[in-house]
Amino acid sequence: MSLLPIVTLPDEKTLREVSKPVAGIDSHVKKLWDDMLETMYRAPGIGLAAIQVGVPQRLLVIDLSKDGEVKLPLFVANPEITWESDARSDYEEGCLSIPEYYEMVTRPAEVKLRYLNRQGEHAEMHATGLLATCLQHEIDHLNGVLFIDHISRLKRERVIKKFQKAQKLGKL
Ligand code: GNR
Ligand code: NI
Repeated sequence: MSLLPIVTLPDEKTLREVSKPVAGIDSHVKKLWDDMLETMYRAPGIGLAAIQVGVPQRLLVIDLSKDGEVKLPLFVANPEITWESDARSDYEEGCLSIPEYYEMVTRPAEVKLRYLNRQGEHAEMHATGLLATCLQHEIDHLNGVLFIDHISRLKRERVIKKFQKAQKLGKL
């Protein structure tokens, strides 16, 4: 497995891309998932979308297990949300592509999705709690959407400018 560099702001050219569905699950997809998982564990993070390592394919990995617990990776391709609850939930989100920035985001508390699993089979899932939040955050990435798009324009523009300035000063 290999660690991959994570794309961060201000690189919106990459992070705003809309990723393409994969045709199926082959050895290349599995290798990318494995590399993404290693990269996510190392960061550390609880989720990662392929576009965050510069690959515009509709692939993501999630692992919500805590330090020292048995790892339980979830591999998802071509996810489609088929239902979302009217009930909302607030969670303080962060993103490996927006280091050291955290804000409360409101999203549907529960979602159902259809996706391709690691075996290349169609699967369905009903997610609640942090899993529902994280899945929506990752699926947003596949559509070029960042969690800062769910907060106020003032805060969003402020954080984007901060990363643009840091890059100009050679601090990224
Ligand atoms: O590691 C991550 N933590 C997190 C916390 C709250 C809501 C979403 C996330 S996902 C994030 C990793 C990441 O950037 N995935 O795209
Ligand atoms: Ni993210």
